[in-house]
Amino acid sequence: MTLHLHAFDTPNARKISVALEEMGLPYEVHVVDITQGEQFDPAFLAISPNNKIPALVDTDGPAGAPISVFESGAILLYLAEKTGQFLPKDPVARVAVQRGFAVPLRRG
Ligand SMILES: N[C@@H](CCC(=O)N[C@@H](CS)C(=O)NCC(=O)O)C(=O)O
Repeated sequence: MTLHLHAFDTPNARKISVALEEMGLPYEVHVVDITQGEQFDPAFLAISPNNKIPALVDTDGPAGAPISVFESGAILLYLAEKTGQFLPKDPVARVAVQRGFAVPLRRG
């Protein structure tokens, strides 16, 4: 397994699991219980320095080197570029998708 999703049950984290499922990518979930302060664990901070989930580690990143990605929009963009899915080549359509990637979600 090369993709490791560090997440808790929140809308921003769900965005990433939905994308991974829609892209047909296998991944492993690592629960970071933000109600128990696990986002401040030094091992997690090395992945996500802003102490927020979701974060993604791809052990097969660019040029085969591991990479950590945090911020849900950046993760969606990374996965779209990695797979070539959901990111149109047409610049106008591409902007519309990128704008969608940047929309933050909050618990209602
Ligand atoms: N802009 C960030 C927001 C992520 C975010 O707010 N994560 C919250 C849970 S949804 C979190 O980890 N909070 C823990 C903390 O701030 O200590 C994104 O889209 O990934």
